[in-house]
Amino acid sequence: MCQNIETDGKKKVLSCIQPSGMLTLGNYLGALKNWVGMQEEFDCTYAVADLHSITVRQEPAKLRGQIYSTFALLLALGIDTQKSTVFIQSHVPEHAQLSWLLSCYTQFGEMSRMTQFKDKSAKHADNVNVGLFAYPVLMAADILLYKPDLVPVGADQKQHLEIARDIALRFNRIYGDVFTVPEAYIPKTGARVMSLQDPSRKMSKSDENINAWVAILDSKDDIIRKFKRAVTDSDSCVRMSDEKPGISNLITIYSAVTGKTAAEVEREFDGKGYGAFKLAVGEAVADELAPIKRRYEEIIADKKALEALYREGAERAEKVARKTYFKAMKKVGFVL
Ligand code: ATP
Ligand code: LTN
Repeated sequence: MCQNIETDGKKKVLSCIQPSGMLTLGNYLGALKNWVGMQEEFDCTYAVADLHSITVRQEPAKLRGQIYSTFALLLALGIDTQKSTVFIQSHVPEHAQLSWLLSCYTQFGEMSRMTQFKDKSAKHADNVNVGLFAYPVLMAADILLYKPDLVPVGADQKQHLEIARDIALRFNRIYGDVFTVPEAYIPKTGARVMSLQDPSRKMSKSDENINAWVAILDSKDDIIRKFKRAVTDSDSCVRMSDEKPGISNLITIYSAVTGKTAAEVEREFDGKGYGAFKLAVGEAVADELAPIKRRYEEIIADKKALEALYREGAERAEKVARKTYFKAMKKVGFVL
């Protein structure tokens, strides 16, 4: 049986994350840390978007492991199943079902303009599948099923959210008030974390150079080593500047984990050189991530308890999803 979550009067939030590899410090500071913080103020629904991840070829055993570990990591980060609904996307069949319905209200031309589709089809030229093309429609279904007011997303997902809004408006114009048209929520503290090896690119878990990114589950030694090796400039002044993208990135990271402003960080390391600064950033990040890693190890070790939680989450999510899905089907004219 599902427990009821206290939702009275709270605005609704929905977001998902793909289980497409090790989650990074970028995912944490740019997205997941905010998910945790939003639970008090909002009625939150969070999902592991496993259906999205097969738009690129996945190895079955590895994918299965990543789905488990992403779900466990959300809990370890502090997503609380007593406060929020947390589930695995493929466990709620209405996502795929609504996606088909919505795809008939989405134009080929709109999808062709998506920059992520253009980028990913260039990167995986041997597998430009229809799923990759239709990915934003599935994302629209994820969102519209739960009628959220707000969808926290990084800048890279704004275009997809716009499409979800367009589809909702179009459907509502034909059939009346079926979907809520959500707003993007760009969190105040949504740091954009850049690669430690090439600070002109964003830190990405699909980067082949493992020194370019820090995983949330990296060991303290690995974290410190990666920060020591971070690419900076030949100057030695810790200062935020467009000409110093490597150091600016480290300042952003240090600020995000310590809560200090960039000016305070500059003052703290005035005259101390890059070596001391890089070590301090590495230690601050490792200290922030250590308790998460500890909780993760406990959670992932108990598969039974984990299963109970994702089953309960899916049950709770489906109650909401089913209502919206059937309403849309009925409006279109299906026999229910
Ligand atoms: P990939 O690199 O494999 O395409 P990704 O690491 O960009 O994936 P996503 O699953 O696309 O991760 O992103 C999940 C969330 O994390 C999104 O909201 C995205 O904006 C955010 N995010 C990802 N990388 C960063 C980053 N380097 N800095 C800030 N936010 C990030
Ligand atoms: N496409 C997103 C993940 C995602 C999502 C969603 C985000 C899938 N469905 C619904 C917000 C709402 C990504 O790759 N970051």
